[in-house]
Amino acid sequence: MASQSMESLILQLHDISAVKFGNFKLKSGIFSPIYIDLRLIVSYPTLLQQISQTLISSLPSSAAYDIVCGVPYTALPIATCISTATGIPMVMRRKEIKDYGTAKAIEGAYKENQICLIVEDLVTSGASVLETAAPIRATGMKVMDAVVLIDREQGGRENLAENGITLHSMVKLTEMVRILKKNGRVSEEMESIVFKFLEDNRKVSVPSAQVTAKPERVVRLPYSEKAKIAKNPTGKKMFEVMVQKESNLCLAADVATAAELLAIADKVGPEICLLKTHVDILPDFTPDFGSKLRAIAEKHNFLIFEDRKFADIGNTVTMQYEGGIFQILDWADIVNAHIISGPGIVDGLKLKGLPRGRGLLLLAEMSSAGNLATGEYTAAAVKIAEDHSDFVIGFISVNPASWPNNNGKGNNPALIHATPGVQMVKGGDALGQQYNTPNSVICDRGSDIIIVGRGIIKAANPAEVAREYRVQGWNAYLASCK
Ligand code: 5BU
Repeated sequence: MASQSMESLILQLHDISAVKFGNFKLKSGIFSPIYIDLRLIVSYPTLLQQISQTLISSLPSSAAYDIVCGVPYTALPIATCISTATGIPMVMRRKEIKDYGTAKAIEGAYKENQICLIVEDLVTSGASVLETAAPIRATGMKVMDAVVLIDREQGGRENLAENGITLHSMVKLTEMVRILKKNGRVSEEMESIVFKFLEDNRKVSVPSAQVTAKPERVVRLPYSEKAKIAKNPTGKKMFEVMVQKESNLCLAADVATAAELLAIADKVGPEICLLKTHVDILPDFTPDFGSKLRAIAEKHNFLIFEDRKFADIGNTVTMQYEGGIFQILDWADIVNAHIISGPGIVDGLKLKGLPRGRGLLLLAEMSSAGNLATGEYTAAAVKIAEDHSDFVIGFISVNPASWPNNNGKGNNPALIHATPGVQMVKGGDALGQQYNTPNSVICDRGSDIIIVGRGIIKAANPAEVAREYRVQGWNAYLASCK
């Protein structure tokens, strides 16, 4: 039951229109019957103070902390109030850092192993709390708890728990709507519309396809051993680079222009073992793109993978691989192919690629909902890979741990598994993409390489977030070797 003081806070939030009902278009494009804008509370100092006090008193005594940090920007003033009221110091996270490596992501005085409490206004999937937890943890501080004003109950609690953070909330959104209804602020009809909306969106945030039983943990051969048994020079080099850089992170550089791609490759380069391109989306592509990207790849020691997804007959793909405007063969260490057209596609690509020492990944599985690369199709990809083990270096796969062993052929350790559909929190996008976490991809699903696109390129500081993905991917790998 909500206490009277909390009930009064909720009514005040409604009074100042920080919570509104109607029909609102959200950033994601969907329409919502409820809109919450807690930025407004900075203009009501008494309310801000009361909220901060209630937040702190909603924490159980088990949640110990030495420092507080608000998720920028809305929770910054709340964290400041908590700090001044309790005398517990605060640190600040910078959202925009211009020069990677020089500017500090966390401002303030702190020591290694201090415990930092994260303060947030509203939690949906938990992604913004994780974005703040990452640079805090990178300083050596610990993050165990987060406290939030409103929990939208859309998977945030579970996602944070998976990342070792316990979420405490002042109020859950459904509870808040009930209080507003009880006090005559919302009609019964609007209450049910909001509940239905929340229920529908709960389903969107964690696709049912991802709520499968956990497969058994896979014990793997170390990358250094795989490098020794890989037959193809690019496959071997891939594993060697991973060991040298302690990275199993591939950046999917799906940015708007070639200029942006080269810039992000240079910034994120130190963190990645592989950079994946879709060269046909670049409006400013010029013939020197390949040599420029290769120079950056050499500087930072990563390989280049053009996600071309060849799918035609052997003869046609030889021309697509080598010719046209893009001349992929000249600059991409790795390309990939569907096997829908049969093994002739591999023969065709091999004709051009093998003399240059290039490697091929076969699409054995895909990350998008409802895709048809399953069962016998996946098994056919495994068979083709075995028959062309000089050129095929591995697979695009999603859950290789679940493949039938097939006398060892199902999980030939010399072959690489690279998995797209990776973000810090489970979920999906509006067009069928499905995301799993780095830990689940490497540890539970038995993959070798995590492929991350929007999780990095849409972040305020891609290099910093890439570092966090690299660390998570690498730690998951180390854990899976044990
Ligand atoms: P995202 O922003 O992390 O969702 O990007 C994923 C990238 O991986 C993107 O470039 C896709 O084209 C690519 N991808 C994928 O998402 N799923 C697949 O099954 C294959 C490629 Br194959």
